[in-house]
Amino acid sequence: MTIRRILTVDADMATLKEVSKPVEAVDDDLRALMDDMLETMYDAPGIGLAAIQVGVARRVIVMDISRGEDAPREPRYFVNPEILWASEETAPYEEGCLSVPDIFDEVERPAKVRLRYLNYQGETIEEDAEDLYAVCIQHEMDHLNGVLFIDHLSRLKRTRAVAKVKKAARVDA
Ligand code: K1U
Ligand code: ZN
Repeated sequence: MTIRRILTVDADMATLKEVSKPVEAVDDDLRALMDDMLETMYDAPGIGLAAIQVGVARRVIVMDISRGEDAPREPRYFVNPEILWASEETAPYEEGCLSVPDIFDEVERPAKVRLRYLNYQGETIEEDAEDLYAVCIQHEMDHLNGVLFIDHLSRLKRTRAVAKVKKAARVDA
């Protein structure tokens, strides 16, 4: 397994804005990508990762929202995910993003969603998501469409966020 570089908005905005293409088959090559993505996410650390964040424009997401360092790992894999239904009720959550490091802000999204996706074995799953699961899957599915959580903020906040990430990248270089 390989830990891959996570693309960030200071240097890789054009790639992060790409719309990812559907996966045609859940095969060993795709599972190798998902294994790399999961290790990359745990290493970051984060609770979710979309393939475009490692430069692969395919509709693939990994996630682990189990809490605490000592909690057993509960990895989830989503291939070609779709939202079948979203609640009218919304909920706010202070979101972050590994591609927008050290920026956190509140985003309002549907509180519950019903999903359909293919899992690691290529089986079709339909299930409901709420709480952090609903927040994270919507955030990650936005990535598949080239949308970042800062795109849900005001233009002023978005501009400031990107400028802050660029400034930090210059200092770190
Ligand atoms: O970049 C990403 O898409 C991953 C992102 C997912 C996410 C976080 C919060 C709300 C919605 C989606 C992250 O994982 S940011 C890092 C983070 O939240 C975290 C890191 C370590 C421990 C716990 C949380
Ligand atoms: Zn993100």
